[in-house]
Amino acid sequence: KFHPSKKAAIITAPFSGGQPKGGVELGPEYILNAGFEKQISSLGWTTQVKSPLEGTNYESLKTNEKDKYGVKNAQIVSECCKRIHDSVYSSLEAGELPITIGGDHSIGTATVSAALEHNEDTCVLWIDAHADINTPLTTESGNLHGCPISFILGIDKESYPPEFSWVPAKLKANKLAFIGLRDVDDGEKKILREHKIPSFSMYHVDKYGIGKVVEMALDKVNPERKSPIHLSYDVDAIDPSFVPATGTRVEGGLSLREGLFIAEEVAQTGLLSSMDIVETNPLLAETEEHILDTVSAACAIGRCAMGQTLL
Ligand code: B3U
Ligand code: MN
Ligand code: MN
Repeated sequence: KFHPSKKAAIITAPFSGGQPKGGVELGPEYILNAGFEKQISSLGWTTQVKSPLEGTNYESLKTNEKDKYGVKNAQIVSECCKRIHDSVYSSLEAGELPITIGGDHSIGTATVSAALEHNEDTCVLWIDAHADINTPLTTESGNLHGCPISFILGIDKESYPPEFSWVPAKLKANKLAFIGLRDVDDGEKKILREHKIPSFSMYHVDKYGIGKVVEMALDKVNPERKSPIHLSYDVDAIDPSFVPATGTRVEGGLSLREGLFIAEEVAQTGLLSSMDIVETNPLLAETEEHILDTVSAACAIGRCAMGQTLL
């Protein structure tokens, strides 16, 4: 429905400052070297790669110190997000479907805010083992990849470092749903309850099956199936047996097929308007096979969302 001209932009976000581990900034390079652009163009899309962080050196400025707001690396996360935001926004305005390849999930602040600025009716499916909805007040780690959703919703606004004042908090809690949750902090659970955010954990996936869960999530955030969809896909939603090379492995995740089914089902709606594939960290692999499995899964998520079918 939304992309008759089938123009895609692959936006690289080689950034690790939203969390302490090194290596996630290599995600885009590995995914592109695996042939991702060709895989998407083979599905009938025209593609181009955009690298808004080219020429920057945020990685070298990364620290492990919390600021007085209780978070780490606010300055570089904010600057990097601003660049990615502008790139995603201009792609959307040009009629392209931006696929942002991370990098850690702090860049969700950028991609989702750009999607909502482009079309305020956009709904968000956040596929993740984690809820990434800590605020500077609730985060224990101080890692900003655990906070992007609170910034986009504008929760606990007074607590944000001034670096984030540019972020337009345009998302409404009823336009956001989670799938795959299994490692959620107590403070986050409170926020999910207070804001009544539809949250489908692995319990729900086991109880209802992935088909029903995706349908229920879409019924909540997009009941008439006419809003654009932003799909923010953290590869750690999928079980570490399939996706081992990621920063925060949590056992008991989605099977690879369940993970790909979510992307296939979003493609089926014809409403996908932007997406992220984040948290691939090749340096956390223990074997070559770990890298291959993880990078292959990340590419497959993108292909399925962009319309690859099994038959
Ligand atoms: N909720 C924890 C852990 C976490 C969030 N996202 C990941 N890990 N990948 C935090 O640090 O906010
Ligand atoms: Mn995440
Ligand atoms: Mn995660």
